[in-house]
Amino acid sequence: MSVKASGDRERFFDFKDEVKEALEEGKPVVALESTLISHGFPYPENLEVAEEMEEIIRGYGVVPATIAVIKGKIKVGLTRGELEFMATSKDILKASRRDLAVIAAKGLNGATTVAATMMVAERAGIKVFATGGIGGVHRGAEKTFDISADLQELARTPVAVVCSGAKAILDLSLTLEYLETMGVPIIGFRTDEFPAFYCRESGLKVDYVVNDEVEAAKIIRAMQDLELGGGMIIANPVPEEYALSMEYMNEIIEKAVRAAEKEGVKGKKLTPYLLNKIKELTGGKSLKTNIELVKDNARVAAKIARELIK
Ligand code: PSU
Ligand code: MN
Repeated sequence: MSVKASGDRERFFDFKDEVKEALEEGKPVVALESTLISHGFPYPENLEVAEEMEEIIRGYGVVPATIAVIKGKIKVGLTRGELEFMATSKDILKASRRDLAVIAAKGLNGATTVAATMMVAERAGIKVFATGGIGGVHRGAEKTFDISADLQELARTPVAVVCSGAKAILDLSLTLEYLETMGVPIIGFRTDEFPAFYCRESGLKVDYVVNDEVEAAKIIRAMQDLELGGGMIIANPVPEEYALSMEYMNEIIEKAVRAAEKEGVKGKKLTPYLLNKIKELTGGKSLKTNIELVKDNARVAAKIARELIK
């Protein structure tokens, strides 16, 4: 295996042949997370989306590597059967940085969050990762301290995360402040506004704008060459025709946040709870938007990955 290793890390890793070969031959690879499959979308849309993202990436001559932990093995690249397992099995834990060792040691199954996927991608030598939205600072975090481990990971792990910003279930303004403190650049992909997942706008600005994958790849290369250590966000808004309005979503999100408070939902359960509540409250309307934005992020990530190896 060409992957750099220290200690006995490799005993936990299991690379799909296609991914291993691509990495050895210096071909472009894009990482994908699995929390989105196991906890983000309902079945069967989750499986369809997972497969479509992989197909889109392949369409650009890039190899997709969906990351997950299955029976304690950290998988870099999943087979069709493994994707199906992640989409249907009921005992899949949500795996962020702090869960990885426990899940690996106990031989359990884990769907990797943005944080855990970044960690695994970096160790595998994958520079670009596509997802829907990152975790962030939750509303009311001044009391609950609920800040996603994704933000710390972005500060320390050199992987570029292509996403549609973050959902307004979070305090987006505090999330951006936190990322500034942690030294994480936020690059708008053809936008000067930080996208709010379902909505193209949030009222908040990004730090810098790039107009194409060539400019994005240049910045990623510069961050690597400077050995700055941390990651970056490439914020790609949902395609216009699928975007929902901020007014509509704000109302829905307020309701979801209040329901969570009333039921006392906390910790790692909070994000999935809010996501599910939103789906209920929008009567599935948000689902279409969600599907289209992740597909577009797969497109943009593939183009950047391909540019990066030139
Ligand atoms: N935001 C979404 N959909 C998701 C997630 C976030 O709109 O599926 C998932 C991602 O995997 C993210 C994780 O890394 O939730 C963040 O969870 P927490 O807030 O518990 O760190
Ligand atoms: Mn949290």
